[in-house]
Amino acid sequence: MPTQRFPLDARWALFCKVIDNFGDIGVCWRLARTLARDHGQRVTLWVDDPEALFALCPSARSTEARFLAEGVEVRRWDEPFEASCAEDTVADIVVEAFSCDPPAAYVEAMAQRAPHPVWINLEYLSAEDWVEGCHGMVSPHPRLPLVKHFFFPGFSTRTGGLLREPGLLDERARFEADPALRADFLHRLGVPGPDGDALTISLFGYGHPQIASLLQAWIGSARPVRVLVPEGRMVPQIAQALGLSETRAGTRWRGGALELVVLPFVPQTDYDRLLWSCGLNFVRGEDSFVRAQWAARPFVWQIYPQPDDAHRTKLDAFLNRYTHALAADLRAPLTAFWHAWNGDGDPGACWDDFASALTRIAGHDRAWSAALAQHEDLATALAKFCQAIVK
Ligand code: TRH
Repeated sequence: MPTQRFPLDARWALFCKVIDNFGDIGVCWRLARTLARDHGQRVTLWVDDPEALFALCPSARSTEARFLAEGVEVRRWDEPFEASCAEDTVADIVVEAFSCDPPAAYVEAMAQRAPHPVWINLEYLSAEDWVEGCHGMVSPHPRLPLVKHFFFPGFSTRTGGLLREPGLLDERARFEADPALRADFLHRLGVPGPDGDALTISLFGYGHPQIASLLQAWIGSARPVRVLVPEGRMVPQIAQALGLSETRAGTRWRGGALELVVLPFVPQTDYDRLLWSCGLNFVRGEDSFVRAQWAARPFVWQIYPQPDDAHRTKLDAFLNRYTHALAADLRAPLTAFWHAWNGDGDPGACWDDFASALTRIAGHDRAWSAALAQHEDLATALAKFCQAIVK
C-alpha cells in the first residue's frame, strides 16, 4: 500500500527515555523524522540521552539543549523538568514512547491546555494475538482530566502497523538494481573487493555465549562466508573467540571459509543499505528487526531478553506468523536456528541445515515483506488515529 501524506497539521511532542542500547531512540527518531519530513508535521523530540541519537544521526550532533535536526526540533529532557519549559510547548499530540512517563510538569500543563492534547502511549512491538485487543484502549488519568490511548505496532491490520517511510521500498529496489551502488557503499565501509560466491552476512546482536561455535561452523563452511560486524557488543566476544587483538572498525580476519570485517556503526539511514547488501542479516531488539523485514532477505532475530523468559513467548508468536506459509522442510531448520540464536540450542550445530535452506527462504522473505507492505504504515495509522480522536 503506498504511503499517503495525511492532511493533519499538528504540533507533536515525542518523549523518549533511552533505557539501554539504541532501540528506544531508534524507533522515536524514525517516527519523528518521518512525521516531520514525509508528512509535514511540526515535531519536537524530547530525549534524555541525546548521545544515543547522535550515534544514529551523527550530523545532528549539538551541544545545545534545543536544536534542529532533519526538520525535527530536538530538546534535551532534563530532570527536574522546568514547568515554564512545558507551558510554552504543550503540543496538540503528545506521544510517550514505551510508557516512559512524560515529566509531571508537562502532564499538568497538558491538563491546563484547551483542548487537551491527544495523549498516546506508543507500545513495544509484538506479534502476540492479545495486541489486537489492546490496540486503541484508553486509560483515564487518576487525577487529571486526561486520557491516555495505547497504540500498538504490529503485524496485522488490527494493530498500528510498522514504521515504513514513504518510498523506502522503491529506494531499496533502486539500490538492488544497481550493483555499483552496493559496491561503492561497501567500499566506503571498508569492505574489501567483490564477494564472489561468498554469502555476505551482517551480524548485529547482543553478544552470544556460543558465538565461538557459530564462528567455527563458518570457518568450516563449504561456501565462503563474509561476515560484517558493526562495532558494538558482539565484537569483543568475537575477538576473544578468534584471538583478535584489534576490535576497531577496519579490523579484518580470515580463517578457512570465513572472512570477518568489523564495520563502523553506521548512521541509521545507511543501516538499511547494509541490510540490502547482505544475503543474511542478524538483527535484534525492535527497529533493526523491522528493517530486516523491509530488506526482504533472510534474517535471524535476537530478541531483547526479558525477565522470566517472557521474550520466548514473543519470539514464538512472531515465528508462528512469519513461518505460517513456509514449507515444513524450511520451517524446521529456520526455527531451530532462531531458537539456538536465542539461547535454546547450539547455533554452530544448526548452521549447515539453515544455510542449505537459505535460497528458498529468500523467496519467502520477498513475499512476507510484500505482504506486510500492503498494510498501512505506522506513522500514517497513528496520525489517522489521532485525527479521529480530535474530531
Ligand atoms: O539496540 P537494540 O537492542 O534496542 C532495544 C533496546 O535495548 C530497548 O531498550 C528495547 O526495548 C528494544 O530493543 C526492544 O535494537 P534495535 O531496536 O534494533 O535498535 C537498534 C538501532 O540501531 C536501529 O534503529 C538500527 C540502528 N543501527 C544503526 O543505525 N547503525 C548500525 O550500524 C546498527 C548496527 C544499528
